[in-house]
Amino acid sequence: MNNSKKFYVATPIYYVNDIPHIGHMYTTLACDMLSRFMRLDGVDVKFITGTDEHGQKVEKAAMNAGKDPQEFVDTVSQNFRDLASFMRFTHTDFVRTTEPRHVKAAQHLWNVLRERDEIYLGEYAGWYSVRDETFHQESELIDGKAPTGADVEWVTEPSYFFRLSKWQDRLLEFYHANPDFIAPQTRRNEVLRFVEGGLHDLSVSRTSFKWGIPVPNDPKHIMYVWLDALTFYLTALEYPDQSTDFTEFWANSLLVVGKDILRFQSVIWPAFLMAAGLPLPTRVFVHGWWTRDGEKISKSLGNAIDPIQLVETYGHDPVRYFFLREVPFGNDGDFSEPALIGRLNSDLANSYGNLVQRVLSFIAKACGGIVPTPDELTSQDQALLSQADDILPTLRENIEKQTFHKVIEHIWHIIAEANRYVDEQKPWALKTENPTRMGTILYVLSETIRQIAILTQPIVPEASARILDQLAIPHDRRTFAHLEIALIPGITLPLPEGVFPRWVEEGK
Ligand code: ME8
Repeated sequence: MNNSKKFYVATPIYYVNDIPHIGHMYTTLACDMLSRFMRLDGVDVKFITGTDEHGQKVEKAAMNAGKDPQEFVDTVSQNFRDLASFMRFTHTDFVRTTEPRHVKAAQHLWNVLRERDEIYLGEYAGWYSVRDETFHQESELIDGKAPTGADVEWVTEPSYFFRLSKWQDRLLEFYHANPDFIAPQTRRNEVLRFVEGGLHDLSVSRTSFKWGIPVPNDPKHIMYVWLDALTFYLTALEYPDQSTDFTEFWANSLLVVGKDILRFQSVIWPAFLMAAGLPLPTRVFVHGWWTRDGEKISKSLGNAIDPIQLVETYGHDPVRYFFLREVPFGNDGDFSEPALIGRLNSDLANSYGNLVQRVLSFIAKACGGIVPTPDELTSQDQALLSQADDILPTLRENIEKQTFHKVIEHIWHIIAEANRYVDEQKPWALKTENPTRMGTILYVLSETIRQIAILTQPIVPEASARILDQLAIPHDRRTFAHLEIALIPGITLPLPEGVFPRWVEEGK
């Protein structure tokens, strides 16, 4: 994936029926980490997020709030935008489905599908879940409810249909020809089983409410909210224009979604694209669900966790680190504050923070804050230096597979090795007896810390920047291309200060 210098990554666009919670933050955080990594690696990244603002569910939420839908979506969408900037995410675009550029893209896609006879007019009679914005077959219902537990209602109305059934074989061929299209494997298998089970034509318009994009030439109908929403992936590429940006970014694209919406991005969206004669994205990565005390997080259950509060309590970097490290990307995870505090204290304060603190404060004390000049390197020195020198290809491989937790594990392994090296080499014992050897050890350590801090920028950007500041690394020497340009001996470092304070419970 990395051969090209352009990369496109998108989160789902979030419904504006609710306030954002950690689940929404999580997907965007993962994409942010990936984007930062790729940019440091010299890749031009488009990172897209946004809000899904049409449909019956949002219309109902607006009604419940006693607001006009447009006024309502303006406010809630702004909450999502504010969250993304509060989190300091590095998205390059925020798409709202109520924007004219999106309406234009969605209507254009509709027209193309209609011209190619992929959409036909019929009558829908069946079950619909407003909460999931999903049509259900009678056979899918469990105790009269949607498989997610959402209420369903009987809907009979004239409707346009998309010929989804027609694409079953071509989808299967595509999945077989592109084994990495859906990841992880378990999700791919789920999709294969689902598509092999047969696809039904999909109702793609509604007439019983108004809050949506009008169907071109038949404005009694509004477009099904998922056809509308999925098009945002192209809106961000200025579709219907198909410039080089469109071709080059889309040819190297990753859609990151939660497991709740797997079928939409990996079955329905590819079918729409095939039917419209458009290329498919490169990959769909499906991550798991965060729960709290084993329960799905939702406003109605009253267990939603506000990411802003979390960051205000623990800081940006600890929150990023916890979510990226705690759970293998793709698996479910149960959120708990003690687990977050545990990670903060062990991995950040005791491990990374301690390494930096002990080395830099020792240089300040024993060398007057001047980076010492190394003498001949021992095999242990070389072993530590080569760990950091050799790690980038492994990290890249894991980024390409979206195994973000492994990226962190590999870097933290070097941190642990560096701490072990300090304990073994005991530079403090050499101050009078062998200051030259002490200088070499401190040089090896500060050079290792420099490389680690460059590599941890996508994970804990603020602390990494502060560490690089303390090593007097200029801002334009912090990309992966600078990993090889070693620290210059003889430079004077600013006074060190701790970057990862331990979290101490009040009263302890
Ligand atoms: O489905 N754990 O929007 P949505 C992990 N508008 N991730 C979670 C989560 C949790 N508990 N809760 C939410 C929609 N997410 C549609 C998408 S895209 C064309 C249209 C994240 O507001 C996760 O990424 O319900 C999930 O897929 C998404 O939010 C659902 O957001």
